[in-house]
Amino acid sequence: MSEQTPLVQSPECYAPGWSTTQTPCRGLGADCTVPCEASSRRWVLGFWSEFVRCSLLGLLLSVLALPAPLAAETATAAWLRHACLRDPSVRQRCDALPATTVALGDSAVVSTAQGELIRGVRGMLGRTLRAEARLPKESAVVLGTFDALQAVAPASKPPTGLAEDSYWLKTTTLNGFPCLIITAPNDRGVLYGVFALLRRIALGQAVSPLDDRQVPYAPVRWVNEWDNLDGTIERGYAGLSIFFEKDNVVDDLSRARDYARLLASVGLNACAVNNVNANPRVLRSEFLPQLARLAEAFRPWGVRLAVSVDLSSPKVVGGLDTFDPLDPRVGEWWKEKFDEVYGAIPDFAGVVVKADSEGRLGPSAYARTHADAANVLARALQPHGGLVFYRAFVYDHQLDWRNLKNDRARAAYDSFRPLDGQFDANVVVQIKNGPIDFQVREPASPLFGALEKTNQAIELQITQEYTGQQRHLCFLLPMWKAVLDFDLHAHGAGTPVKALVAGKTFRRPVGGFVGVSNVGRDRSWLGSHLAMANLYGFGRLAWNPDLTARQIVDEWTRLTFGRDRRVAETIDDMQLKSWSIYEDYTGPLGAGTLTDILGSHYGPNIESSERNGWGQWHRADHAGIGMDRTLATGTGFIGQYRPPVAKLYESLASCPDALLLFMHHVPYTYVLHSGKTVIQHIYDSHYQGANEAEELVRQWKSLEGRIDEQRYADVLACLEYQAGHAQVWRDAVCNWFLRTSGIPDAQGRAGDFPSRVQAEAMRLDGYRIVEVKPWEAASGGKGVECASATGPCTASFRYDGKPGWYDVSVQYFDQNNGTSRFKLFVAGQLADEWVADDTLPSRKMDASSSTRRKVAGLALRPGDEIRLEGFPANGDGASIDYLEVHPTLRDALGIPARRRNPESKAF
Ligand code: GCV
Repeated sequence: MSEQTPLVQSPECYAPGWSTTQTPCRGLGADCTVPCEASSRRWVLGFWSEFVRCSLLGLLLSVLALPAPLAAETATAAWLRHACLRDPSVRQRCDALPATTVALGDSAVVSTAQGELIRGVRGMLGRTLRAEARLPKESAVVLGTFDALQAVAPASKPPTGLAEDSYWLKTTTLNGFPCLIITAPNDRGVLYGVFALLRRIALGQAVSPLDDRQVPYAPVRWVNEWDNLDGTIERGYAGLSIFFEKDNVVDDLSRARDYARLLASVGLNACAVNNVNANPRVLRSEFLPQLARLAEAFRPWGVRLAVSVDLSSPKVVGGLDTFDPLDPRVGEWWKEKFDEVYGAIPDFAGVVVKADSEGRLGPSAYARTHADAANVLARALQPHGGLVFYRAFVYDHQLDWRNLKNDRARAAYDSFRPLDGQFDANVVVQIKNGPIDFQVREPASPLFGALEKTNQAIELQITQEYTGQQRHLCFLLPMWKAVLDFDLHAHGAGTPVKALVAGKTFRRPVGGFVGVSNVGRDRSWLGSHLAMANLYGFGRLAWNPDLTARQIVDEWTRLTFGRDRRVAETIDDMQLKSWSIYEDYTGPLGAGTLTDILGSHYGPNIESSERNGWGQWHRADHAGIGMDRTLATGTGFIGQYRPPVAKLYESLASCPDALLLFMHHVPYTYVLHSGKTVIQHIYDSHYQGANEAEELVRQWKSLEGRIDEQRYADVLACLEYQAGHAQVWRDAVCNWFLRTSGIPDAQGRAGDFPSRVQAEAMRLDGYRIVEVKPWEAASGGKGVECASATGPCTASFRYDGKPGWYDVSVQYFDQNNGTSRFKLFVAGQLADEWVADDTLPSRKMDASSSTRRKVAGLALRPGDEIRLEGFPANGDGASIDYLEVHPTLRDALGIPARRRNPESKAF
């Protein structure tokens, strides 16, 4: 992705009323064009105009029942826009809010809470609350911990026994005046209570009377960022790091502060800032003051800093000749190191460890166990209250693929189950949701149900590595919910994954939820407005996994896009079905995301999973597909589940279709519960998914005029790109299975493209024909690229259809090594020209760089020449795959959108 975004912007740049020029899906970049120094005066003006607009103009328009102007939006505010509420009934409900707010005690977090309350109420209601430090002789919103409240109001009766971070919103009488108290056992809880109140106001819910106690489901609600110290981010799709640059912590930590604010607003309480593929330098003494600055930036929002560490640090950083966890010198080194860390960062949260995985060093170097490795860290952290998150993502990536009994899915259980009970009390085993690696569909990891005497946390991936890299809409909550609600029968029936990870089932002292977020400098944080629902949703789910995906997305949509019902319903619907749509055109029936696993993890590359040691095998050949993981004939993976679950998956009769190919190897002619054969399901689901991706564009377009122009255009660009790329996926997968199985599509679609003119079949001047690899990445396995470095090159043909209005789609390869240009001519007239400057994740002509330009509404006559001119640049050969001509406004879908129940538990 593009990395050019400069670090600027104090929070002032994000005040309501600022427009953006962000371009998601097209090389994300900076969008706050106002330099910080220049911005504060304009921010003040911006605030007053927003105030006036909210309080006076808004009311006037509401009274006259006229639509309010759509303010330009900043993506950076995300769900914390605090947009003006105009609905008189909603405003009336807020009349009960006192005009004064008191922050009790001297906690920085409570003081942040007060600032947030003032900021939020001002944005939404146009009123500026008076800030007090003592109980006034009037009504007030009173903020403080239980202790602080009791000190000034001994008669107040805060509830007892509430867990850390819980909060209580209560309307009551203090000193004879009606007050709203926001109180909690700790200061972070007070801040969470304020964000909850602001959410209530934004969603138009009652603020009085209130008696709302909220307790987080689990104590661990962390995010991990895979940021490298040089500023790049592993599997980050939104630009460079907001934390690091050139091996140092960035000077300007305003984005880090804003990020902590977002995290706190959904109850997330710690952030591990560097890649789990950790650079040992993070623990060097000279680096600690830099980490301390980051911790300081997070602290006002109650977000504690953590880091990923490399197990070899005692050797690499400490100069010892070993990192053997059982060597006393190593134990001593870790102890001294963490004493030093806590000296610089007293509220340091702990460490994340990736060991013996994907080439990382680990305890196996000394024939020690993972428990040995985790405990040496744990003992050094324990006196300070720190935690060790030891990742269960441990597997051999050099497995012999010829041995049909080998199975990467077994690895986490095989490595950690025997160690149950050997980990110290402050170790948490961090387990990915599924046994492979964040594929579009996996069963719940059996390890969750196998650890009874060990703390655990679930690791969910917010950054969409295998699920479209934020260029494809893929709302992950339905997938996460399916895993969290899945009953592993670990302690009899009724032990869902969520209860296990929270430590409820086996009464573990600590546990919970970790989300791999990987936000970047892009103003929208994740490089896509709609993808932010995943970050929001992760936080809300970690707080309360009993919320439904629909409840969460509806909150998010209304906070992000406002209270227009049509907008909310449309976006909710798009989000809720998006995972299922993505799954349909990518990986079928649990076979895995059929992507390029050796490269970008993005476009289709069906065979890249096979015949290598990485173990993401689907074992598709001419006769059938799927991993046989049964106990009877396969790898035995299914035996890692408790008997009721193993029984479900072992039998073909009861194994759900959605996971069939994860558990079984079957012939293409095998008939699913749906009544379709596997091969026909592959064809149908890929056409269905691609059609529904086109439908998303239409749904979004129905919102034009109801959303501010900038975000409307940004999202439209993403969805149009996605629709084109879904077609690339559809064709690659269908063509590959058609050729491999030799079984035709009963509906005759696969391999038949009547509206398509292949580039290699056109009249070429300057272009040469090339074989594309893998062959399924290009229509017909071939494309054309300019033979010379500068071009121009032309590819042309004569249109021989009926006269009329047509849309012409140009399928070309936008390689990221250069910026080529194209011109499209119809009958000698220039119809369109564009620059291929996207930053798709490939330097080659392949399915990751394949993209589409749709030129709508062209008048074509028989005999017209359609000519494409390409201008290559810097190795990007202005390459073309094909052109398609479709009548304008023709409903090209053919298949009606099927009804989905996105929250069904398919496992
Ligand atoms: C940080 C997958 C990703 C890697 C990632 C790894 C992990 O393999 O592709 O980029 O490494 O998971 O979770 O450790």
